[in-house]
Amino acid sequence: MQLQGSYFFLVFLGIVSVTIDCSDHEHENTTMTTFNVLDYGAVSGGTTDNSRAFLEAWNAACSSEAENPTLIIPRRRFLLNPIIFNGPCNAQNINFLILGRLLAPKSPEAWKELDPGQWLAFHGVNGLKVAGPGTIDGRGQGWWDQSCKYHPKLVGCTSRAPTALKVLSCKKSSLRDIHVINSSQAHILIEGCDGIHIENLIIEAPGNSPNTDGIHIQASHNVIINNTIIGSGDDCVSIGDHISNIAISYVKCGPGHGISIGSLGKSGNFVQVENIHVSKVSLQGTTNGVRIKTWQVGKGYVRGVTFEDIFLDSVKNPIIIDQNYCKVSGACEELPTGVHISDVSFNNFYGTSSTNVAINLNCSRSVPCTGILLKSIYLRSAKLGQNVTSSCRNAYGIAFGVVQPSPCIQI
Ligand SMILES: *[C@@H]1O[C@H](CO)[C@@H](O)[C@H](O)[C@H]1NC(C)=O
Ligand SMILES: *[C@@H]1O[C@H](CO)[C@@H](O)[C@H](O)[C@H]1NC(C)=O
Ligand SMILES: *[C@@H]1O[C@H](CO)[C@@H](O)[C@H](O)[C@H]1NC(C)=O
Ligand SMILES: *[C@@H]1O[C@H](CO)[C@@H](O)[C@H](O)[C@H]1NC(C)=O
Ligand SMILES: CC(=O)N[C@H]1CO[C@H](CO)[C@@H](O)[C@@H]1O
Repeated sequence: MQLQGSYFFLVFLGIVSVTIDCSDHEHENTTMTTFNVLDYGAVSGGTTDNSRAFLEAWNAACSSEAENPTLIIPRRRFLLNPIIFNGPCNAQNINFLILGRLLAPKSPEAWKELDPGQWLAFHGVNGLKVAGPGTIDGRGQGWWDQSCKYHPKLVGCTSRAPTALKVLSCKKSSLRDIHVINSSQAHILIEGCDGIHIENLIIEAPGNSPNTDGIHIQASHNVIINNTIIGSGDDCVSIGDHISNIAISYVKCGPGHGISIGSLGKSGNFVQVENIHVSKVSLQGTTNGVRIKTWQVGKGYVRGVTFEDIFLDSVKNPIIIDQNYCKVSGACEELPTGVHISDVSFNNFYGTSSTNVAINLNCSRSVPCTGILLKSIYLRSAKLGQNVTSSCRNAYGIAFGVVQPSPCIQI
């Protein structure tokens, strides 16, 4: 009787002390500022999936009441299956510090029942600060090997592959000092963001990897991309629809398809793209320099675009506007519609073109390009003894200062 009584008493005590322990920890943890994934069970080495540990660390950081919580990925290698870090978080700012290397699963098999369009994603997180100097490694070779683009005859080839890093629905966020390599498809997608600063990134994939855009931005406003080196198999930076206030500067691009606005208006939608400034960009061996491409079936506008201080080394289409963009040859007859392209300036371009048409302004007859400014442009052929030319269709505006090849723009 007595024994039993003290036994129960001890159990009772135990429960009480456990309970006290728990609330103590919770209290402690809500104000904790650093959340190291190793403390949440992450195992480095690259063979164990760590998505559970990362999510636990994220949930702790995200619900922390500290002012500036930081999730830390230490200087080791971590395999991560597809994962979404959801917001909103408690703090105004939340840091995601990548010191080590995040590895995507090597085989597309890991996506079997999951969305093949994504690997790492942040959704609805405001004040997100992703910082390096670590690496996000998409290990895309497995996807490239089965891509329909390069293996159209392969049974079961795929055209959708994971974007390495998606930042969706964010405000006042940043990506800094990270290295993003070998994504299966686009490296970084910014969508639905207002205010994001992307700085000091290196994005790197082979020039022949399929659709590996560097940074794709859509449905976003107030975006800065600065001091970034991008070499990949598609556009270094591509800009989609519903865009305003984008500043891109100090970007080195190549290999790749250049800096691209579009393609836009493919489904006959009303395009809204304005206020884009691209400056201090050097392009090396790319298939385009700066490009705007729209489908004839589209409506709406692309307006207020400046490209300035652009250096080009052996670029295929240094300056190109293609308002007749169409991938289905033979099925691209002239339409009475078009996306109006206006107030676009090309200022201070210098370098070489690897094709004969260095300036190509190919606009629509029904909705011509207007307010085009060409100023201080000096482009030569990359091939010795060859000349370059300009080609214009339905392009209106003015040329100013030295423009070589001589401009064909209509006043
Ligand atoms: C990217 O992938 C290619 C092909 O698999 C590989 O040769 C290259 O070393 C990888 N790049 C980096 C930086 O790891
Ligand atoms: C971009 O970087 C350059 C060179 O480091 C710097 O002078 C400039 O202020 C930066 N611009 C923005 C918008 O951050
Ligand atoms: C302009 O676009 C039309 C229609 O797509 C195409 O046939 C033509 O070759 C283009 N011209 C140049 C110089 O690219
Ligand atoms: C290039 O232009 C120059 C000057 O107009 C001319 O003398 C020369 O023959 C042209 N070269 C070629 C290959 O067309
Ligand atoms: C509930 C919870 O996450 N508790 C953790 C609080 O932090 C300490 C160390 O700082 C951990 O040991 C607890 O597991």
